[in-house]
Amino acid sequence: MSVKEQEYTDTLTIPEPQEELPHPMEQYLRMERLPHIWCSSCGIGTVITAFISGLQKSKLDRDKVSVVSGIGCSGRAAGYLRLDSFHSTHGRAIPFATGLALGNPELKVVVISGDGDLVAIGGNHLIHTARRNINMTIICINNFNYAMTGGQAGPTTPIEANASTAPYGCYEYPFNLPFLAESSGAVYVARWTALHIRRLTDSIAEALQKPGFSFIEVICPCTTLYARRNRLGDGLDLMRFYHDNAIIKHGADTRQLDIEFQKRLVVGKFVDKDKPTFLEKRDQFLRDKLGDQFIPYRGPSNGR
Ligand SMILES: Cc1ncc(C[n+]2csc(CCOP(=O)(O)OP(=O)(O)O)c2C)c(N)n1
Ligand code: SF4
Ligand SMILES: [Mg+2]
Repeated sequence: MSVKEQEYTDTLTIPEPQEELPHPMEQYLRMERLPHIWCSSCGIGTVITAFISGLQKSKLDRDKVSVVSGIGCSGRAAGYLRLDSFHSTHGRAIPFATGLALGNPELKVVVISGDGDLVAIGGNHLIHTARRNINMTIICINNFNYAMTGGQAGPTTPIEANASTAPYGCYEYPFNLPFLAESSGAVYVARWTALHIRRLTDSIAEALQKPGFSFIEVICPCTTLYARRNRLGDGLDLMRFYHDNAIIKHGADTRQLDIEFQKRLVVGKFVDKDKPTFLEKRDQFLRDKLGDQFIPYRGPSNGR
């Protein structure tokens, strides 16, 4: 370096390091638990982002929101959220959440979990909680397999798709989740993919504000197991597939929403109706039967 260059360099002022601004979502995350366990290009993190944005949009008091997950890759969701969140046992997220919703009716209880957790081992809880119209929002992360335990076929694996327990392809009929939810009694039903982040966020905000049982299915990439086994490419390829093949059809008949392996899939908001919740129905019913003798239970403070 010449003397002139050195003089010039000496006069350069090195800017003081800027104070790092916290990420706007940090306050909703248990930062001490990061890094998370999910594979790169897994879609579960995207669902968490949509959930936090949807919660902010809903304007609900975060002290009155509780999140429950079961077990699985998706079941890790609750553990990363800085809310009253619970990591329960496999298949039992919904009964755990039911206890919270009935024990404290002021809460909005949300279950974020996987297709296996909610629809296989937990399937019975799902249909009965919908039937009762318990005040609860379910976000079902459907990656078409039991990812955490090695990619086994589950109740949403499409016919022909390969899984560790279906090496020649799956031959069982899968559930059509929006139809299952609606026919069991859900008052709000939607389906999106991990690509539809804004629409998913809006749906989550809507579902959180809706009294009663709401159900949102999110089709989500499991790049490490389902996609690799089925040679579907990487995360970007899956996003491209969703982009090219997801058709938005609000109000579609849920009977028509079966998912076939790597075919077009319908997404949108399918059901949005009003009906008394479990607690409203119970209170009305018992008031009619018992008159003044009926004292409704309204949570720990019992309305005081
Ligand atoms: C009672 C019980 N049965 C089985 C298991 C093993 N198990 C853990 S996670 C899981 C499947 C998870 O699949 P899913 O809910 O779809 O979540 P993903 O990992 O795909 O996100 C199973 C079978 C368990 N932990 N507990
Ligand atoms: S195994 Fe699949 S679902 Fe689990 S974190 Fe990895 S990509 Fe996501
Ligand atoms: Mg799964």
